[in-house]
Amino acid sequence: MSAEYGADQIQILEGLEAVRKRPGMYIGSTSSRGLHHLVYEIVDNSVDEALAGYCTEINVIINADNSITVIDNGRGIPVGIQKKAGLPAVEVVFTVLHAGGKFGGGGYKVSGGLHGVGASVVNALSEWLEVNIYQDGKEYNQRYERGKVMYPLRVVGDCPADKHGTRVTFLPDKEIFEETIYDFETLRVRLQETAFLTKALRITLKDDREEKQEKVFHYEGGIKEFVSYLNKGKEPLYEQVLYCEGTRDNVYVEVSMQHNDSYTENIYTFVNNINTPEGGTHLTGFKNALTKTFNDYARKNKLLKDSEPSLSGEDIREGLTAIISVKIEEPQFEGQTKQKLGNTEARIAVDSVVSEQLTYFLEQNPSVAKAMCEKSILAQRARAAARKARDLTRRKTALEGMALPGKLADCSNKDPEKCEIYIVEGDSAGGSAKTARSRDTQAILPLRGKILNVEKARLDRIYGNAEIKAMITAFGTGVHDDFDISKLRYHKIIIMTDADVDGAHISTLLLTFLYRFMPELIKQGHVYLAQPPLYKIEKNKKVWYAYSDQELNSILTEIGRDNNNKIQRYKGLGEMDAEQLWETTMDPERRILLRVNMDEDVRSELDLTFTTLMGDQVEPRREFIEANAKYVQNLDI
Ligand code: TTJ
Repeated sequence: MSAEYGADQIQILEGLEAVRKRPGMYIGSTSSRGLHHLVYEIVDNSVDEALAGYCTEINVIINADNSITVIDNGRGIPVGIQKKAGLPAVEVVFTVLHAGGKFGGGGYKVSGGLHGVGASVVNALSEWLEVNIYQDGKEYNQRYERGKVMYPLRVVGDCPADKHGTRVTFLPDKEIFEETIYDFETLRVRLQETAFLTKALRITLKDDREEKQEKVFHYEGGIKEFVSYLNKGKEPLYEQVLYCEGTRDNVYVEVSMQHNDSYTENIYTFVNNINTPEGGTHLTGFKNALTKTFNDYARKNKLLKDSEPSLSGEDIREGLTAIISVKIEEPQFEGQTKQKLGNTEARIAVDSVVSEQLTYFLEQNPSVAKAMCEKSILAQRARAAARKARDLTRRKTALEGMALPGKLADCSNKDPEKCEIYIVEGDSAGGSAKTARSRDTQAILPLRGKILNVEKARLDRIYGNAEIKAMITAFGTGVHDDFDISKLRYHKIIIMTDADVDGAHISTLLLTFLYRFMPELIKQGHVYLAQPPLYKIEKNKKVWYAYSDQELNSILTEIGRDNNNKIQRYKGLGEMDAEQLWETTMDPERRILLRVNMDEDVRSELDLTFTTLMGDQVEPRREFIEANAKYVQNLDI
């Protein structure tokens, strides 16, 4: 290091030391998530260079030792002395906290934005980091270890005069991170998303470890291709993907959209390439423009008669996949998690660009406009029917007191805290359960046939479904806006299905319904899974029950494996008689219940992160809920 070890250098070292002491403050966590965050921090700098118009290619390599290399063909980090620090600018970038994005000024920046903390944080948390810069026919290099400069920036050789760019390689510090192995898929999702959002930027991700692989992401169409990608595997309602683009008041706006034949709305919003899962002004501007423009068009062209009511925003957005991406110089983030855009000018800009270009598009493409309109009118009718069905269940519970479903065998106790309801698959198991139960506190609701997948059905069908109606009435809470947990009639809702694949599937469908329509029940811990045994073992008039193959083995080991065991495998609840069902699965003294719970993290992932780039969305989401149903604790025994 240099001889003059001045106050500035001491400050720099203290700064990076602070990062090493409290890494969580800078990168959120030191888990796998934080580990991957390091890569985004570095890559974002190259993306900024691309947004500025000077970089067309970014290569990311996971090296054999789990170090990461990022290479871009931008202008290269400046190597000249920065006056204020008296050091080469590149050294400032890697050693001074919050120096990222300070150069050049202006422009839309990804780095140093919402999540961006700068390259110096990555440097501080790396065992070592090396930077190489190609500029004006020379290759420069500097190395750092745990944030400390190993030698001054130096020229290591010549390079072709027209070569320019930056290369950074770093090895995350094992003293800091609990996990230091990179996951290809995690990086893939993020980098692919970045490529979609940055038209014409080519991003390569290469894995140089044991299982070598390489992916290239390059989308000339940008977010237009993003929408096509998201609608893959679904049936688009029309061929075209709408695309609007424009700048207003220094806000650059891009929107792309296409309807598919499903009933769910999938709108993803971004500010400076950063996902804003809570939306904000850009989303509001889009919704306003879409609703108004579309209704205006439909009225003017008599797709909607004067006597008919206007289409609501929700009706128009049914089955819509859309990307809203704005670039703005000084984004303001609001809300509890600072993930919601607050700038008013973004609302005005998106509204204006979309209104203008959508009006033009609809006029140019009357057949598309017609298809959209027909779908919206169907959505409107379905919504009206659903409202009616819902009002009906609500009125029934309110006016007729207890218009409980006929299939329900209710308990006699009226104290909800003491009461439980078993949701049982199939009539025969329902019958056994009714005989077996303790009438005072245990109610039985048998469900027949297939349970509706609420992710795949329209609201009117959901509310019209007999099994769903029965559950809503039995629980007493109402749904959605009407939901009132104080009206819950049973504090334990116990799902009891066969211990096989079909049973697991039915449990999942039931959990999906509860999660989507009465999430509070899960959040507040009222939902449980019963655990019926898989085997009954009898020997010398003594009986054991095993709830897993493992348990069966250990019982057999204990009592001896001989021909005198009569082992019975239960294929379903129906094979147990009432007494067996009681002893093994329903008796509060002996049963095992699993409580279904979802922690904050999992919930927000379900709602937000899990949504893009995961391929077809229903299946993985279902698996996800299923996996998390296993996030459960043994409660009562
Ligand atoms: C800034 O403005 C003057 C010209 O160079 C601009 C710049 O710094 N460009 C730039 C930085 N391109 N690439 C980077 C970069 C690349 C990596 C991999 C890591 C970091 C910290 C910066």
